[in-house]
Amino acid sequence: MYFTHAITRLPADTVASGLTTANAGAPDAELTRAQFRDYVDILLSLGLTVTTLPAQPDYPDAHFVEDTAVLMPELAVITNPGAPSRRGEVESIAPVISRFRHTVWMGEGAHMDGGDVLMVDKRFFIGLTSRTNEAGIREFATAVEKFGYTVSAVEVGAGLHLKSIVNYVGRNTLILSEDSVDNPVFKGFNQIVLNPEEEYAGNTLWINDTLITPTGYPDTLKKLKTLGLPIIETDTSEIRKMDGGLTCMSLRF
Ligand code: CIR
Repeated sequence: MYFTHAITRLPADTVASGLTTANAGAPDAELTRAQFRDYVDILLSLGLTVTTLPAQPDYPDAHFVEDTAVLMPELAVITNPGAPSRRGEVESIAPVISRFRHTVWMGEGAHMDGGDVLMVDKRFFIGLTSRTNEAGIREFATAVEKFGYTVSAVEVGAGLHLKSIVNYVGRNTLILSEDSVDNPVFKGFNQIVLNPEEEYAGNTLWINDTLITPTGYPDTLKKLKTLGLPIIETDTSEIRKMDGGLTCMSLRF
């Protein structure tokens, strides 16, 4: 898949009021924005056109735009985020997405965060988590199966989202946590297994055959280098404090 566009949102001054389980202290809003700007610069350097939306101080997690929608060439599914404090985020981003794609909305009771949705060609792997429920996966499958996509649900034991622990890094390869290795749903892929101390770096982003990975995870970097793809490291210290990673901060299409 070749990406030409991304949608992002500037982090608000209120970032520290968002949801987190990280126990890593409050993020600095200025430094969060600096790390966000570095991220946008990387997307631009990879040839993407980036639409950056204004900060939304009333929604301190709103710069984690990935959770609000899932885009594919044929349509965009606007999610109904699992956390009540994040549900309102979709109202302001959906009109922007609809400039690019036909949109389908999830109904009441069906919940999904885009962070749970891993797309590999025509296959979707979707985490069943505290944010994404079976009704959400069912509704999503109904919307996309008619376009030839397959949908597999994946039980996620630890971590916030599926993509907190499993990501596609090109070359028919997944990077994944030790716990996910034996999951039969991932059979057929080459696997890079994360050192448990570096699980956060599993949230590595593959864009146009370049890998973007967080700074400070040497074992993961060494393993990623075996793929022979260009790798860009970037600091996400403040993003991590709010349980966020590299995939969360954009919608790519
Ligand atoms: C949340 O708990 O919803 C945010 N603080 C972090 C969301 C991260 N999103 C993602 O991994 N896709």
